[in-house]
Amino acid sequence: SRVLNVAAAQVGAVDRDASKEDTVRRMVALLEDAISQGVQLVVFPETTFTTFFPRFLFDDPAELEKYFEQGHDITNNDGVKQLFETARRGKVDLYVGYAERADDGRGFNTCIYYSGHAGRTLSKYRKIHLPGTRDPFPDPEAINQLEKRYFEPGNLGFNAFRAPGLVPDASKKGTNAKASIGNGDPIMGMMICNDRRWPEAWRVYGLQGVELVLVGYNTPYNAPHLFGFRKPMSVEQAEKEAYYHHKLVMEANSYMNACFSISAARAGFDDGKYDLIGGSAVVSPNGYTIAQAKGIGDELVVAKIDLDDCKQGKETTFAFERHRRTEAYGLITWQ
Ligand code: CDT
Repeated sequence: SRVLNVAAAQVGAVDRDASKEDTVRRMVALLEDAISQGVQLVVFPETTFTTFFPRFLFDDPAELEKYFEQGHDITNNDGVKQLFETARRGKVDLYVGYAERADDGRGFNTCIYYSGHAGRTLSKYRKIHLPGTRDPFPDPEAINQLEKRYFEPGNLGFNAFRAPGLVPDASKKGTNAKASIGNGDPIMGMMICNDRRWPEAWRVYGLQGVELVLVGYNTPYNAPHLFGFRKPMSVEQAEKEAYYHHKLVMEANSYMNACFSISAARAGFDDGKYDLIGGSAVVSPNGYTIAQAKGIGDELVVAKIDLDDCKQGKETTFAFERHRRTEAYGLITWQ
């Protein structure tokens, strides 16, 4: 067996003018709680260090820049480095999302996998599916999601990677994620929020033998402009539907790729009014939610998982090399 203690670290409301230091303090408290419970891997949300700023249009570029982390490696940046120091001290791994201002000036919606054992970043992912619009809706009451304005689509692909040091008796079978599926160090994949709704993203990881998919998200529900006025809906219905679709995609895609998944929400009411769902969860390769957040505040959702439970699906129903019929799938790779 290859047992791991994992957690989603849900982070509740973060207001527009919240200081990064305060938010990071909350994150460090969650991480320390995780360390005290023997958790080995903690997943934080998308753009965790600040409020979900793509809902706003900024006239002042300097104000916008406050929401970005500068540079290729952010783990020593003032205001956030405490998180990575805590991870090193507690020898715990973490996934964390942030807005990246790359050295060449481009903006990306990014996450990294930082190994507290190795004391370094093992992998970086830049969000590929950017939802919302480039320009704000004309209706001043509309909730915007200006990700297409502030970010470029991710350019790092969906690269699975192995995370060493988590499974003590893992037989070392090299670092190639595709090699020796079901043995050795865990095979991980990362996505960010809207990516989780795209089966192509999951399948590209599935084809690399992924055993654990990590996802941070910010998902509003009372945003009729974003969802296209598809039908008149009460806020209560919209909220229910947002939770339903989140659970649906996490459970279905985990099942169809025979992998565990951990999803972590930036939740709650930012500035007392901008709603974001909770629902942070751990899902099994058989498609069951095995641990789930109870509320919409800061909360650690802990689960013990055995990565060998991925084998059943990978060797039977979803043994891709035996059952996939790629000759019939051409259309999904055409424009
Ligand atoms: N952050 C993010 O990607 N949120 C989107 C909201 C939907 S936009 C139509 C999501 O897919 O949850």
